Amino acid sequence: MSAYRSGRLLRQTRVAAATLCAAAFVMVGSARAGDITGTAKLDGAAPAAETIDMSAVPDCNNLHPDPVNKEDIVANDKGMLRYVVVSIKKDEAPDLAAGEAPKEPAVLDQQGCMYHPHVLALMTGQELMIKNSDPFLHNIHTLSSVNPAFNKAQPNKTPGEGEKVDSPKAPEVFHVKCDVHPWMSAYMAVFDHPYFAVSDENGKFDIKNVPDGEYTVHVWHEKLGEQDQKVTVKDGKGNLDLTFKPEGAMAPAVNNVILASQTQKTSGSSCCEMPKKAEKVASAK
Ligand SMILES: [Cu+2]
Repeated sequence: MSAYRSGRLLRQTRVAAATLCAAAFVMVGSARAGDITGTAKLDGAAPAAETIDMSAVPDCNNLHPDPVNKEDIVANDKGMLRYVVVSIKKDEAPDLAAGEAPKEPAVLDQQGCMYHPHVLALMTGQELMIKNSDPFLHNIHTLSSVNPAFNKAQPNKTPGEGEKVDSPKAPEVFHVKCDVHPWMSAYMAVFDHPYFAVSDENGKFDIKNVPDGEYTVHVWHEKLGEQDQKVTVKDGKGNLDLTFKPEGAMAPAVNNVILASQTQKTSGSSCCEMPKKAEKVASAK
């Protein structure tokens, strides 16, 4: 064989090998990028939603021609349940990649004297923005116990995406409230991995980028409690349909839950930031 021909063969072999490698990478890549999808549903009729009385604060009341309901249990007419937090128990899945925090910030908005979203899930290291879309004062008071709590006033409408605050550094679910408007209530669910999701208005959730395997997932709902479930991801697909007993709503709200997956702690829980205006508001009450 001539030197030219053997060289050409070698090049062809390399190209073929590279093509095979690329194909194998795509196959492995697609097999690894699985999802755990599912639904959260009430087993029975949803309890009657409680209406919020904003009449004592005309600024808020005037923004709502129609009644506003509490969001502690939100289900559609099919009983599909919103604001259920589903997460993989990563401490029981040591082979799962650490994952990266989402590039886009987590945003908690105050609009119409309500928090949006009612349940905000985010990852440690993810930017956290607090936004006030109302033309008057709110304050964001986090009742965290693992992460440093903060109590921050936003006197007026904030431009753009709002104001960046210190992101929680450890996994925890905690309550958020406004000291000016006592009905304002939200929860933040913080994870040290990206394998979590919150059910949407149709009760659907989707945990992305989960490799094939068997997992334990933790399920949290503000009023309907917590549960662990097993789910298998095979060929990139895992499904989990969750059912909640409406009478679970009789149980007290679960506040300041420290997730079982918690592996680290930050020091202290003393309040870090108390703007003067918020202090006045708090002491006036
Ligand atoms: Cu407020």
